[in-house]
Amino acid sequence: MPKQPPRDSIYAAPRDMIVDFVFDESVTQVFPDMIRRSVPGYDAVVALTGLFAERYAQAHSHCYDLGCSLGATTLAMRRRIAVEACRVIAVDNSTFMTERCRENLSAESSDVPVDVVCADIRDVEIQRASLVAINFTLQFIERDQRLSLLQGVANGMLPGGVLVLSEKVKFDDRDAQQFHQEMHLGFKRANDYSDMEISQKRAALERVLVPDSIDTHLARLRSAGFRQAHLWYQCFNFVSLAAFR
Ligand code: GEK
Repeated sequence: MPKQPPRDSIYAAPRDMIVDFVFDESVTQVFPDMIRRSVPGYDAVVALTGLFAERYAQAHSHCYDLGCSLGATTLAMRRRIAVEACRVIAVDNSTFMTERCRENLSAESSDVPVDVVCADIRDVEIQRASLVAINFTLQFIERDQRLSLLQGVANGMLPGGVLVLSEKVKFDDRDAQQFHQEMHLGFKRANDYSDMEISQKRAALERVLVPDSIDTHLARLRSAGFRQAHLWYQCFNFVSLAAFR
């Protein structure tokens, strides 16, 4: 029987004070369980990013996984890269995450080389990129820095390059916002998070995870230099966009 990943109970006990959420050692330990129980569509988006790698990874180019956490997206890409001399560069600024990411990657053999880099994704120069995945990470970057980050990605892309951008989103329409928020709450309850866990985590994330609307994302991607962008996946208030250079 495969080993069960440790269960997330970080916000299960009542706390006197809620501090801002950080990607520390305790989060790293329970991360696979936490993200699957909190992000509807996570497994599908990660697995399908592999399909983007199969279709868009170019020979003699780089594929980036920005905000790689434990390497789920990197692994999905690496398994499906079918061209020669293509290197994956996985970046995260949490040392706990990058250490575990390296372990996870070395547990599986592959001919595709991967560099795991512990750095802020705003400081990484994107070069010769055919595919860039930013799965559920731009939402943690200050709003006023998102455009310049995406400009850097667009500038470092080869012609024909693609960005997969997956995010939690908000909706300007009140009814839509309420519907998606309620369904997301139902998703977390169905995955056995208690109302206390949900509300304590929401408070911890409030100033850390700041969602934009789909229209804001699409407009920003165009300003950043992408020629077109499409919504290719949505599960309630979690979406993935593909932006083409
Ligand atoms: C997956 N993509 O499993 N620079 C580098 N990393 C950062 C930064 C930053 N400025 N800010 C946050 N992170 C992954 C899931 S998780 C999503 C991504 C979530 C990192 C942070 O350390 C964490 O590992 C990741 O972004 C976000 O496919 O937890 O909801």
